[in-house]
Amino acid sequence: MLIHIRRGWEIPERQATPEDIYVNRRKFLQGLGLTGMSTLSMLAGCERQAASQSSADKPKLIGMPEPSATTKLYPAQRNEKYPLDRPLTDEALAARYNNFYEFSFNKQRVSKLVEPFKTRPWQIEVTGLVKKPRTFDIDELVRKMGLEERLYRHRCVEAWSMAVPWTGFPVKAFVDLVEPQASAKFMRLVTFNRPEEAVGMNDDSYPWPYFEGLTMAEAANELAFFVTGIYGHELTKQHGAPVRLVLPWKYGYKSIKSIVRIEFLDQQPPTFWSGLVPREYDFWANVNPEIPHPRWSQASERMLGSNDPIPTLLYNGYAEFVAHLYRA
Ligand SMILES: Nc1nc2c(c(=O)[nH]1)N[C@H]1C(S)=C(S)[C@@H](COP(=O)(O)O)O[C@H]1N2
Ligand SMILES: [Mo]
Repeated sequence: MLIHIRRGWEIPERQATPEDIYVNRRKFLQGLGLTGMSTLSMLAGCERQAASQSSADKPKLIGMPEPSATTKLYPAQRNEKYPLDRPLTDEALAARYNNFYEFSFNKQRVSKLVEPFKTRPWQIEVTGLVKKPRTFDIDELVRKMGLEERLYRHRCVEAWSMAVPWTGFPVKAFVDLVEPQASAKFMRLVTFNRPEEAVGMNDDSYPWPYFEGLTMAEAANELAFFVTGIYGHELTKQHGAPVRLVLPWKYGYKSIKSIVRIEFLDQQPPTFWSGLVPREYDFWANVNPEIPHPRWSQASERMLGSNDPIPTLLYNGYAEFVAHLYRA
């Protein structure tokens, strides 16, 4: 039998997987006929393999999308306004430890399951309270917006974190382009819905497709970033190709991946997680070390690849940019 030696940043599964999933994943695996010893040793096997990789035998990059009309825009020039207080996470580690429940609830399997996912052609529909409702082709949108690179911290609600070079364009620039009506107070974003390409979406105990929301004031904040690239190349599939949101002062679940629709609304929309477990994953999700998750502390975090807990910062260290948004 394989024995899994847990790394510091691999917190116990019951804790690391969001509410319900532990139970529902069992159900899902049962559906596939995959429960029992064989599955357990299979999963343990994957984890052991990932944990044994050192940077010396760096594995080849997986999950790269097919080349597109905008591939040659990478790497983009870095915007130096957002310095990091910690080293960048190793690319191979970030590429193999993903939350993307459309594919798997096991973070170390996501990058292996994204192969069938087609990220071109890709369109984004813009609807609701907007002066010019329309549909963009992603490459057309990227050319219109232009690209820059930013180094951001990322803090998952499960208390692991990373620091990543993202490439993309400010959400504000996109909002200015599509011109919401004055009555628009919220943005709602929706992920693709193709269970034939994303095996996890066949689990019907979740309200697929994934959806998220933010206020227009948050969308206009300079940190809010639409991301189409990572580590100087196009976004890999497991990180949410071809376009995702990144809100570095909020827990990672707000940073919705593989977006196909953006709606402008006058009411606060429910979100995927706030609908499932409102007590644990609320609409706001601002990183705050003083407010524990109902099942664990949020006071510290572990960077991918490290065993050392480091203190979690209010708004994930971005208070100077966003604190004014939340003053009562
Ligand atoms: N569509 C979609 N977006 C998603 C998720 C998801 O499961 N589906 N997981 C979220 C969570 S919980 C986190 S922590 C980040 C993880 O991003 P990464 O895999 O690129 O590190 O994506 C977020 N965006
Ligand atoms: Mo997360």
